[in-house]
Amino acid sequence: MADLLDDAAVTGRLKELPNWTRDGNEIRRRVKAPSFMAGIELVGEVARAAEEADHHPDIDIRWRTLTFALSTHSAGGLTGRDFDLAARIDAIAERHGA
Ligand code: H2B
Repeated sequence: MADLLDDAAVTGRLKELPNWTRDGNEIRRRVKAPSFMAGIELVGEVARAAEEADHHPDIDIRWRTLTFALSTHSAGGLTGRDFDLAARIDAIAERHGA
C-alpha cells in the first residue's frame, strides 16, 4: 500500500504542481476545456490513465469546466500515487488545449 505523506511532503509535492490545491485529504484542480466535447475527450483520456495506474480521481463535469480531485482512500489521505496521477492529468490537459 502507498505511504501516507506528511504535511511537509505534501507541500513539497504541491510546489511541482502549481495548478493543484490541497483541500484536507484531497488535492484538486479545475480545468477549462475549449469545448464540452473536448472536455469529455480529455476525461476519457484521464480515465484510461487512471485505469492504467489503478488509481481513480473524482471527476465533476460542468459544461466545459472539469474538476479533478485525488485522494488515496485506502491510506486515508494523500500519497505519491495522487501526485503521480495529478502530473499525468496536467500533461493530458495541456495536450487538449486546456
Ligand atoms: N483510487 C483512489 N483515488 N484511491 C484509492 O484508494 C483507490 C483508487 N484504490 N482506485 C484502488 C482503486 C483500489 O480499490 C484497488 C483495489 O487498487
